[in-house]
Amino acid sequence: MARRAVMTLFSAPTAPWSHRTRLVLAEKGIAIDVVNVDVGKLPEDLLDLNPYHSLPTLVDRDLVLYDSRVIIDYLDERFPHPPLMPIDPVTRAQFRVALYRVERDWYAMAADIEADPHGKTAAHSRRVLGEAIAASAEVFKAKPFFLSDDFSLVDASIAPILWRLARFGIVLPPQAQPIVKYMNAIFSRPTFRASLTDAERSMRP
Ligand SMILES: N[C@@H](CCC(=O)N[C@@H](CS)C(=O)NCC(=O)O)C(=O)O
Repeated sequence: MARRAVMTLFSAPTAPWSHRTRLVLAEKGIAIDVVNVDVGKLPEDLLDLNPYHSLPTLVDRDLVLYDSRVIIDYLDERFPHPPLMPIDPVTRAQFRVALYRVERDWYAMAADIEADPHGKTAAHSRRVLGEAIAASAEVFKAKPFFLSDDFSLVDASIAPILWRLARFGIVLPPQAQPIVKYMNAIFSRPTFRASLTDAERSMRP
């Protein structure tokens, strides 16, 4: 591929995996060339670079990274300010478990809904995801961010799913009020606004 002056992120304009990567970039104020890519029409150079042909893919000179988790971990280490993971090993491990669960459960159910919104699997995932989010509401009562006074990779991962709730056809019950408050706070951050593509901006009224 042609040499690029800055880092390049190949990003899907409506997908939560790409969105969390763009959000981490915005939180850290990293200058990067974001290339919006149609999932069904990946550019030739991306097909050569990433054996999984997946988005997002980050290219930083000779380094090619894929899988959004690998990318956000790299960005947090390569650009340490502001840090997006806690320092002490026990809290770090707790945050990693939270990331694992959000990816394995929330992102997987979001993918089911996106894949076939009118299918049976989507109906099941819509219900289970809505219940899982409502059940987590207590977690957001005590602190402004996920178990923390500071924004972290967990918040960057949760926010793209919450932003898509209306798109997914999920309505939260009244007991989920703390999470609605959390959503409003996250969505009004200038960094969050900066992370959105035009297509994502139109996902919520
Ligand atoms: N675990 C991956 C999932 C990424 C993913 O599924 N990306 C989709 C776009 S939303 C993709 O690249 N699909 C293209 C394909 O499978 O050919 C990550 O976190 O990056």
